[in-house]
Amino acid sequence: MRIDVVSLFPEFVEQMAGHGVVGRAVERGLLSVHGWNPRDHAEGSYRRVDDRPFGGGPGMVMMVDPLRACLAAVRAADPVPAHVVYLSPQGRRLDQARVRALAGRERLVLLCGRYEGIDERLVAAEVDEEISIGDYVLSGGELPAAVLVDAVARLQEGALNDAESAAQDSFESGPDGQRLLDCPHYTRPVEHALGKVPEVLLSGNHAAIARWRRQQALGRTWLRRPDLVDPEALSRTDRALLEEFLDQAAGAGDSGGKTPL
Ligand code: 9D3
Repeated sequence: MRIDVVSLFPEFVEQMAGHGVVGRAVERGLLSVHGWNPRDHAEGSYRRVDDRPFGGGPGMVMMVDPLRACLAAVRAADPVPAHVVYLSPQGRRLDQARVRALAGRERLVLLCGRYEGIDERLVAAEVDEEISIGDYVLSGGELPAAVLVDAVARLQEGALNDAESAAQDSFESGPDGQRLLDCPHYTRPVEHALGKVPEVLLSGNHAAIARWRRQQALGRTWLRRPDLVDPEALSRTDRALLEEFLDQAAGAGDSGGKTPL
C-alpha cells in the first residue's frame, strides 16, 4: 500500500513512518509513506499557500492552486489511482470499520489542512472522502493523518507479530459481532505496595483465566462504554458473567452509577 501525505509539515507524518509498527511495515515493504509540501508548488518569491477568507472573519484559508498543483504531482508519481481523504473537523468520525475499508485500498492520499481549512472548491473537485478523528479541536490535519496511517498500517498483512495480533484487539469484533474493551493486565511483581495480582491469573487454570478475562472485559465495557454493549445480543454465558460481575461490583459498593443490566 502507498500513502501520500500532503501537508505544510510533511516531515511530521514521515517521521512516524520510521518508528514502531508503522516503521516495521515500511521496512517489510508492506507500506510506503511519502510527504509532499504544497509550498513547493506555490508561485512567487513568497510561495504563498494561504489567503484571507472571502466574507471576512478570522484566520486564513488554504488556496486552491498550490494544493491542486501539489496533488497533480502526487497523482503523477504513481499510476495507481488514489483515494483522496481530507482530514477535517467536518468529516465523518473515524472508526475501525472505516479504517478496515481504507486499509484495503491500494493507494491513499491524505490531505492535511492548516488555518481554517481548505478552499471548498478544491475539496469538491479533488476529495473523495472527509474524515475527522473525533469531536475536539486540533490545529491541523497532521495528527489525524498520523492516526490514520498508524491504524491502517496495523492491518497490512504481515505488519504485526503474533503477539500483537490484530484479531484480538478491542474494536475488532469477535465472532458474535461484539466489540469489547480489553481486560486488565498485570506483570511482576506479584505483591506490590499498590496491590496484589488477582489470584486467578496465578492459578495456571487456563479455563478459569479465560473466564475471568471475558468477565472483566464485559464488565468494564458495560460500565465505561455502555454504547458498545447490546444486552439483547449477549450470549447466555456472557449475560451470566456480566450479572456476576455487576453483583460483585455492587457488593463492593462500586455501582459506578451505571445502568443495571
Ligand atoms: C478554532 C478554529 N475553528 C473555527 C470555528 C475551526 C477549525 C478549523 C481547523 C477547527 C480545527 C481545525 C483544524 N483541525 C483539523 O484540521 C482536523 C481535526 C480536528 O481538529 N479534530 C478532529 N479531527 C480532525 S481532522 C482534521
